Amino acid sequence: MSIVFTVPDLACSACVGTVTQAIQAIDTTAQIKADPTTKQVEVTTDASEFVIKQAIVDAGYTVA
Ligand SMILES: [Cu+2]
Repeated sequence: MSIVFTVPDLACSACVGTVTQAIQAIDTTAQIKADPTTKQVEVTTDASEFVIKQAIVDAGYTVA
């Protein structure tokens, strides 16, 4: 399942790294494409949208 989140405060490659690690802590097999230019985080995962969103929020980011 592929889910796209909009994360307005995804500002740079460090943010991408933080968000990527937070999601992979939940699902080690998740594939993440995060783009600070478009603010979009595309996650391919078997975990639920709710759980992934929570991981992003817990890492200190806002999900629009
Ligand atoms: Cu950053």
